[in-house]
Amino acid sequence: MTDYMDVIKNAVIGGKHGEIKGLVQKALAAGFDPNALINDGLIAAMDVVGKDFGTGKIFVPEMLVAAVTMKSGLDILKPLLVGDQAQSRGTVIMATVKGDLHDIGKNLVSMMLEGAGFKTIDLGVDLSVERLLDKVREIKPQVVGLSALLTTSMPEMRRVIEELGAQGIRGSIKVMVGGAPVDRTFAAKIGADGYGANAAEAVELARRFMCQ
Ligand code: B12
Repeated sequence: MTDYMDVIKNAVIGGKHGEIKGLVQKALAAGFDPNALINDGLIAAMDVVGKDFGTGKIFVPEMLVAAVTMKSGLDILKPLLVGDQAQSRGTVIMATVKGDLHDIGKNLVSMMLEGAGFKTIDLGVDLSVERLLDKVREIKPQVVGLSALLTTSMPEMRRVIEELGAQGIRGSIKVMVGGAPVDRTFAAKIGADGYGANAAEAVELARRFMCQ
């Protein structure tokens, strides 16, 4: 049997944009689990891409093609993850903070939250504190999830939390943070309610917040 997991991983690493959808479809037809294809195929590939970029083996154009390839693969898998939302567990706003355009991880978290039954409103990338606060006032979510992939954009997370406090709405909202450079210590330091290392942990956090 073809090991589609390896084939898919290599296709993302190699930026085989035109082939990825067909490969994912074949893997599904061969019985591969959509979650495993995301975690052990698409995400694992982006880890390799990140390391190769870090060591100077590849450059931004290659990284971008890999990211686009990953997104195409996700497009096929996303509908398979989204479960029954008839009964929403609560509302979560997701966003990548200002100055940061990375959205693959945030999109994954949003998808998994939707799949777990949360009404998830994704506000996109490069989101200013002001716009986020406007949306929080309008939508009144129980949870705000913030993503940052750049060390330079991480301070924006603190700003969001401070501003929620300044506006007097911090007490009614749980804030969770994540993204590759973020960790538990940073989350605690800026006063976030939780940190998630991956999409599954984000769902766990959101579930826990709803019970509090
Ligand atoms: C793909 C990518 C890009 C793509 C982004 C495409 C897109 N649409 O997102 C492109 C090519 C555009 C890009 C651009 C840049 N990038 Co870039 N990029 C990456 C790369 C290779 C992968 C990121 C990724 O998608 N990972 C896969 C996802 C699934 O993982 P994730 O984002 O970490 O998300 C998971 C968890 O963190 C968590 N999570 C994420 N968000 C949240 C939120 C919450 C609430 C929770 C609970 C959990 C959670 O769950 C997710 C799922 O498991 C990383 C390297 C890496 N391995 O991280 C570099 C990286 C992040 N980029 C980097 C850099 C430097 C840049 C650029 C500045 C390059 C340049 N010179 O132009 C620009 C910046 C543009 C900008 N202003 O944002 C550096 C950052 C270094 C630093 N210390 O800040 C990295 C680390 C590469 C490196 N090794 O140097 N990049």
